[in-house]
Amino acid sequence: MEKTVRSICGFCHTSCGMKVHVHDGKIKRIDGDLDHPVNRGHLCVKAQGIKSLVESEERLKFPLKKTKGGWVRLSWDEALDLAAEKLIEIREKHGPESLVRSSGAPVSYEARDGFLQFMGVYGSPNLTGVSNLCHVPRSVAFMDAFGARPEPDYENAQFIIFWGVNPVNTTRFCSYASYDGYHQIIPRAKERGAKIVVVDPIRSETVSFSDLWIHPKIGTDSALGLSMAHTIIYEDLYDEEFVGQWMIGFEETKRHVEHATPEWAERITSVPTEQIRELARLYATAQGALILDGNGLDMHTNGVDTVRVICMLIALTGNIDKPGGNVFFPFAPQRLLPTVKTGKRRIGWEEFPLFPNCPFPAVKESLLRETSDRPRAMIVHHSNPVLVQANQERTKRALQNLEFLMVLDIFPTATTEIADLVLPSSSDFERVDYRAYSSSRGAYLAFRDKVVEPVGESRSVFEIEYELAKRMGLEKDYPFRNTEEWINFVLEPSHVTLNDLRNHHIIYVTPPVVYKKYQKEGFPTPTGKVECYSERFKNHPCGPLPSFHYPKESHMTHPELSKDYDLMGTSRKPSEFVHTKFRNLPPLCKLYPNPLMMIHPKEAFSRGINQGDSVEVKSPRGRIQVEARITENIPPGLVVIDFGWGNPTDRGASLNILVSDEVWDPISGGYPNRLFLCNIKGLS
Ligand SMILES: Nc1nc2c(c(=O)[nH]1)N[C@H]1C(S)=C(S)[C@@H](COP(=O)(O)OP(=O)(O)OC[C@H]3O[C@@H](n4cnc5c(=O)[nH]c(N)nc54)[C@H](O)[C@@H]3O)O[C@H]1N2
Ligand SMILES: Nc1nc2c(c(=O)[nH]1)N[C@H]1C(S)=C(S)[C@@H](COP(=O)(O)OP(=O)(O)OC[C@H]3O[C@@H](n4cnc5c(=O)[nH]c(N)nc54)[C@H](O)[C@@H]3O)O[C@H]1N2
Ligand code: SF4
Ligand SMILES: [Mo]
Repeated sequence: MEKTVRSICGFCHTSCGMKVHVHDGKIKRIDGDLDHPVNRGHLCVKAQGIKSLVESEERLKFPLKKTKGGWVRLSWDEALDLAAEKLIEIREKHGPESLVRSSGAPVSYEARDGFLQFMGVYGSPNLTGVSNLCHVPRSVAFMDAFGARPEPDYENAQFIIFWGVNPVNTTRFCSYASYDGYHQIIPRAKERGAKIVVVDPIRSETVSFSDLWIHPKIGTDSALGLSMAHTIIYEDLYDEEFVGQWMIGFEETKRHVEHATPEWAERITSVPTEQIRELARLYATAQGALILDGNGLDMHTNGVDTVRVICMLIALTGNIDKPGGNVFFPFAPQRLLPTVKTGKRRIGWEEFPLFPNCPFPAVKESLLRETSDRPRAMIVHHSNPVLVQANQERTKRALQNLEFLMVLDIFPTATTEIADLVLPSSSDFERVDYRAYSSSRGAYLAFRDKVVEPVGESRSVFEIEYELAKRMGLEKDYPFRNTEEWINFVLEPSHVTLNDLRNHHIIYVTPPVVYKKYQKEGFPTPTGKVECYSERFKNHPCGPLPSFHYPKESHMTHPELSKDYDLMGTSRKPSEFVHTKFRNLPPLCKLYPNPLMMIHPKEAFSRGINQGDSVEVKSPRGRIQVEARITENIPPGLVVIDFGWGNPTDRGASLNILVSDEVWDPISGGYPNRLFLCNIKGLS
């Protein structure tokens, strides 16, 4: 039987619309959906992997329990009974806070909401995952200053700064907003005559579309930003009316950046003084100027303060919620889970009071130190913590200190390998889901229809979650029993049901954007104003205004280590994969078979390394083997290594073996996954 299913690709956050042609329950062809506003028919190379993901022989097909003699297949009843028994026992012995949920990048809303209700009804506030590495560190800064997360308003911008972000490669043009046809954002901006600047230590794919490339030394962006603020204030380029009416602490800010001259910043960042002045002047005087911040800022030990400086620049120039600036787009109202609040304090609340959940280092260190209040059980879903967090060996050791580790995944991974119980999930293409998009034309919801039946005995996360809750006698506080009921429940505030979505596919649920909402409502901060000078940070070592600090592991902070580790290393995400996923899918492996290390010719030639050579990279934590790629896109002194290999189903080395987990950002617990000391040796 032939059918065409209109659905959404779940491979990355962009969530492109697609039409999947299915014959006798098998995917035959996938086309981009011309009517979906996000991609207007376009699909990236990764979509080639969808059929292969669904049909892969390597998929997890039934529950597996680890025993001394190896993995044993269980029925679902046996698996859920085992999980229920363990979790009840652990709660009785150690209290409900001893359970931790660890989730990954919320590329689907199942990933976002899975097991949240369970944590609430079990009684644990301990939510951890990749939030210390991705997005949340930047959100903390924006929420503190503006009370909400603004998004780039490309359609009206004359000046665009891509700062620590590589959207041409990652398609991350925003956090939650969407623009008609993401692949047309840059061409359309250029057509309108907008200037595009990229701030990135390496010549990224996005640099080739820019008018100006600013390349500070890695991890020094806050010095660059503070000196831009200095120029804007001391050259009287700031928006006097906005600052006077809406910004808290202008005088303190002015004093705070007095020393931060472009000359000072040049010494730190190596960006020429005149270039800093030019950038500050262009940004402050353009009609509609925006900054898109990216993940390149998160995984540094000074990441939150860097983004607080970016917020300062947005506020000083009044480029907030005005056309062409950073704007609060309407979003679709949705219910937040869990509905049951525990009222308890989360692990790490004392050390990380400004962070909204448990940063992974707090969980990891308590496991390694074996503190009496350490976690005893963990549920991992949509995540691969062993490969994505810093210092792989210590992450593994920490998780092995748990009494019970349950992992839900679709493939065997480096994390399922150390689990006690592995539960097979159905993939995004084997169940329904939805996606909410914000845009200047209003917020809308889109339906992700089921394309094929679940593989093997795999089940959706909500079904597994509810069945487990039921076995533990916790179901009375569950407002949903499966995926369909979850959708109806969380979408109630939008007055849209699953059936509405099924029938219409895309439904607008708010009016178009309104600019300068603050003039009527104020900002959603305690004072109603922009709080660049922050009362909440006053009692924190970081202080009420953001400052520059050198990254904690670098040649700048540890010159004594440069004899043994003469290079600095950073990481990148290849466009063919997402994090640790898809390297076992033949169509994508063919495009990009091995993990690479990019190196400047000067560094390569002085070490006798040639293109394609096998190279050993060694850091104070460990060593890995990668393939050398010689390129002038990388500055001398730095090597760039691909992140994401290391699963049992690929043959590559995991970069995070090399990264330090002894230092982190004091606000977010962000590990320095973007910066480590290393040396290299040619092997061939
Ligand atoms: N193909 C692909 N797409 C993806 C993903 C993927 O893994 N693969 N992951 C998805 C996810 S979860 C995320 S969070 C996004 C991330 O997407 P982006 O926000 O675009 O982040 P990255 O590509 O990780 O890094 C952006 C840039 O930051 C630069 N950078 C590193 N250190 C610094 C620094 O100190 N200063 C400055 N100014 N720049 C620096 C890097 O050189 C890089 O070019 O991508 C999403 N899309
Ligand atoms: N050095 C370095 N480290 C990094 C980064 C970097 O650029 N450099 N990037 C960081 C960033 S931005 C992020 S967001 C994190 C990502 O960290 P994670 O989100 O933990 O990484 P993923 O590889 O996306 O892991 C997702 C897992 O979910 C599984 N999965 C896929 N579909 C489903 C499903 O439908 N159901 C279930 N149950 N499981 C599913 C996949 O098989 C995979 O094992 O890594 C961070 N770590
Ligand atoms: S992986 Fe590619 S096709 Fe799929 S949602 Fe992301 S950008 Fe779209
Ligand atoms: Mo991410």
